[in-house]
Amino acid sequence: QAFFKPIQNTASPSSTKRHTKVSVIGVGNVGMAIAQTILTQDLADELALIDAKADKLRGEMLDLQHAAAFLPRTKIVASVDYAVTVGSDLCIVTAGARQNPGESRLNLLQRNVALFSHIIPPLAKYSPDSILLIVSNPVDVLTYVSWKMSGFPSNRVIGSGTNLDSSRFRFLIADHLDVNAQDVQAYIVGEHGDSSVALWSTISIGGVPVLSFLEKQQIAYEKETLENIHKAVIESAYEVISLKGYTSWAIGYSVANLARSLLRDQRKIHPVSVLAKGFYGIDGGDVFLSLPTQLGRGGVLGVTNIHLTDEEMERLRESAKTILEVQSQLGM
Ligand code: 6V0
Repeated sequence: QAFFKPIQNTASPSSTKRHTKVSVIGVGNVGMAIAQTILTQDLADELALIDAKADKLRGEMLDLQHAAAFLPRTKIVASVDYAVTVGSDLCIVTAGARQNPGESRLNLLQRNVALFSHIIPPLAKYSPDSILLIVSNPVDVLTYVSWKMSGFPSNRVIGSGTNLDSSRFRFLIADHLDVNAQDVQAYIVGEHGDSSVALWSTISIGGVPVLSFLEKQQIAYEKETLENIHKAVIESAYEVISLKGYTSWAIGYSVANLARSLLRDQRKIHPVSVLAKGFYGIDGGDVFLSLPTQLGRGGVLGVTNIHLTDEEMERLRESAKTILEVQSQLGM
């Protein structure tokens, strides 16, 4: 009960507009960067935080709450109990075990799958109509695992996938050509990892399709230059981690951008990890990998039909195979 009533009510509290609730699971570097970007961009009325470490969780909640005087109003709650996530529209999962020295990627994956078995079922129970957005790595396989564990339809289970790789790609192209990265359209698809595929044929800047422009003007370019830009994208995550220990700001903005498209029904195209079976000749099993996907309030609204070159198509199928091989070792 408040000790003082500064406002004489004229409407009941229940007459307020529809409530948008976002839950972030894992308040490490990535979870907190996402949480704070969502707050500054006014994307949620309520933000619920979950982590296994109670003290760290409460500290992060208080620290964000203390910024209330400078932010759009958002109710911030936190608990180790998943009941706090009840009624979420969007659940963003960033919790993850870290790779131990000398540990194989498969072993790390198995530990993360065990961890997800304590995360996904309660999220699905408390928010059965929510959209799950998976960020933890290896993101493509863990998105598949979340789809299986939640029992949700595939249009409501999405992995952040190559959304970040594509923004790194756009930055590098923009930097190289001295233009604004927002004017650069360019997609990286496939696995969020070493087998990702750069779609050179999709690059356009302010409506100018770059490769066909060069070809029409008979301007010679080195294929190696293109490959080097893609290589730099793959290496940039390792570089940031080796320099500062983790990545946070870019993944924070990229996931908040996805949250905006989903919650505000923006119907924008994003390269994100979705159930890819049946698209671009991908068969052989249920595999999640990134394809340019239209996102809106219903989750995955559709997958774009980009014309891929034979080489791009082949690389995409190889990428699917790489993920399926890892997935098959899980026996799920
Ligand atoms: P971090 O800083 O170690 O945070 C992980 C958090 O998870 C910690 O606060 C843990 O306490 C918490 N946690 C562990 N187990 C549980 C559990 N059972 N329930 C709830 N919380 C738990 O890691 P960081 O934030 O740097 O990275 C998180 C994950 O994001 C990792 O898997 C990264 O590899 C992944 N990233 C994915 C990216 C992408 O593009 N998809 C990009 C960057 C990082």
